[in-house]
Amino acid sequence: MSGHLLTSQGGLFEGPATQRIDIPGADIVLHQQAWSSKSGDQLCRRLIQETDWRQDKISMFGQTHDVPRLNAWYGDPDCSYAWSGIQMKPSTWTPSLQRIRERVSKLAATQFNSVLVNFYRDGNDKVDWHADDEKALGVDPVIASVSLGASRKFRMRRKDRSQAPIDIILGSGDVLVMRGSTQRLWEHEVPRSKRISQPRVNLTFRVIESSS
Ligand SMILES: O=C(O)CCC(=O)C(=O)O
Repeated sequence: MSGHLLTSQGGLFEGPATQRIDIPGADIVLHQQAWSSKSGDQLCRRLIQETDWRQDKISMFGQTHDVPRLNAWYGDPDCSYAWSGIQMKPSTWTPSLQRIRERVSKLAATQFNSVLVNFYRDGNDKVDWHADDEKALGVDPVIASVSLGASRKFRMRRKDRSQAPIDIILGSGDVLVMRGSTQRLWEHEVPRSKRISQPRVNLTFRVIESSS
């Protein structure tokens, strides 16, 4: 399924293949169907098989919980990464990830050196509100996010809450490129959605400037 931009008012705009998401203080382009949905679904299945998944844990209020999704971190040898106290050393690029990286680097005109791979096993898996603004990514990073498999809602809100949140439905094969002040002024989540039973793999390509 291809992506649609949904506003918080419930309006629906079906855009062209490449669509600028016009929200204040953000620079976002949605490339719908950069892969056909059939290829996106095939890639999703392949990455589920091939990826070296890890179940990370986070500590909150003195308790330890499983992160509600599986993760993997791939990159050039010097690209270690840390978030929420979780340290990740890069696995070596697989041929599949290397091919995706080449295509996405061209699309975003940015040479990515790493990727965080998220596996949402079904609609119970999610990612909570955050911005990709870790120090290691430098100021105003470029992030290219590839969605494969089940369509999921990607919700964005201003950190200062000056705008109503917006929802973007990301379909299989869609690529969302965020740059400029997007991570500084906005945050995003993929909320839980109980009616989704199909898996989704998401890849967020990044440029690590200084390893943590
Ligand atoms: O799954 C997504 O679309 C978003 C993933 C995400 O926010 C992240 O990896 O930081």
